[in-house]
Amino acid sequence: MKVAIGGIDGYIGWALAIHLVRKGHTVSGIDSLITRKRVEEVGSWSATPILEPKARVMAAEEIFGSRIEYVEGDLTDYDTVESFLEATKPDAFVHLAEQRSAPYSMIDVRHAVETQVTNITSSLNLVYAIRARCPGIHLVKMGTMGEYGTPAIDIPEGFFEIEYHGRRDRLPFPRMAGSWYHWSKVHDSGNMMFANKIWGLQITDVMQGVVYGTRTPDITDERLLTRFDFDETWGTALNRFCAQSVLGIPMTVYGKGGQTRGYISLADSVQCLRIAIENPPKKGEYRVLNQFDESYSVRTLARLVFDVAKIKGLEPSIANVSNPRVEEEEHYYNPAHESLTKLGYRKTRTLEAELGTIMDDLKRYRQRLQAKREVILPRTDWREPENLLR
Ligand code: USQ
Repeated sequence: MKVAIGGIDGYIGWALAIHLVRKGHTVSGIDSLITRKRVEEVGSWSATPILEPKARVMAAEEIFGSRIEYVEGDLTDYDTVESFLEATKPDAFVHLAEQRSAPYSMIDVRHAVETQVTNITSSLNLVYAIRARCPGIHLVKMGTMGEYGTPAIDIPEGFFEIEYHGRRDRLPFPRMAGSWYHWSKVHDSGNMMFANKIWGLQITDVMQGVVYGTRTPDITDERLLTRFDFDETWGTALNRFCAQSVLGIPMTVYGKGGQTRGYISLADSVQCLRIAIENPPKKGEYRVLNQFDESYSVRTLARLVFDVAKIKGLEPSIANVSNPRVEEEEHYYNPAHESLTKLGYRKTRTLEAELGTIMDDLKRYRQRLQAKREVILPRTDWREPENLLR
């Protein structure tokens, strides 16, 4: 199939591109390189040394013998989206080109507005351009499990049957997000549902959990490495705990540590996305997939990282730091996630094995972690935008 990736330079985007190429798909991608700039803005960089896009694409071609078409461009510009679709004529478009950090969106009003405006604009541009140029293609839109929040009832995959005042209906499950970033994804989901309703576009809205890992089996050469963020703004919980353990600084479990989320490895995330692409929804269907493997509290994750770090000869420790976020710290969490399994998804790596790989990789890049040590501790406070720590 011909697959286009918006956000091909990102953590998941690049890993997905080489995975699809290895599986025989034709891949093209577009990226504005804004994540590289935004990570620099907070004084950080990727722990893994990553090549510039053109050099990456050349390395992939040399290693796999297939060319990935790469275009530098911004999906918030409508004409760019239309001409990219016109030039590439994909069967599926995977939209990963959104601002993906909750803390970044909480820095101040400028970052909140930037997150919501750019995220919502890129998705709206896409559905309009798809309708205009290629209405039959499959749009795979990256959303987040965080759209649902942490209600005290089970979470379905997108929709649920509800009885109210004696009448029944199948309705979108309520969204109760926890950051301006997560709310941008909720607004996107509403827009995707509406684009499907009015124009019959074929859309998969992926509710993905927290992704972890430094590599996938497709990263067979250091030149193919994808980025790995570990600072307080761009790093996610499990990746940060591994980086902290390699540096010998305490793992930052926020608050009581009972915050529970669904987690999935990078290797399995790209596997799931490939399965979603290869098994599109029916014509005219809007489909929601919850994409994660298992749920863990951050407290449990820190203990798991602690055990693996010990085996790896590190000296890990765990700290309960004051929670910079506004969120439930002890709660019920039971989301459904059967649809991808029904489509053929199988988990390929245990969490323990993956943690070992992350630590081995990060030990090799310890100097790069060390150089940015000062941006690891939390400083973006949900209650105090533009706080004094910044
Ligand atoms: N947390 C800690 N210590 C840390 C960092 C985070 O205890 O050092 C806690 C947070 O308070 C939160 C949980 O870990 O309760 C997850 O935080 P995170 O930073 O790993 O993930 P989050 O901000 O939710 O966002 C990440 C990605 C985002 C994706 C989302 C999936 O950055 O793009 O949408 O995971 S989900 O969490 O399921 O919404």
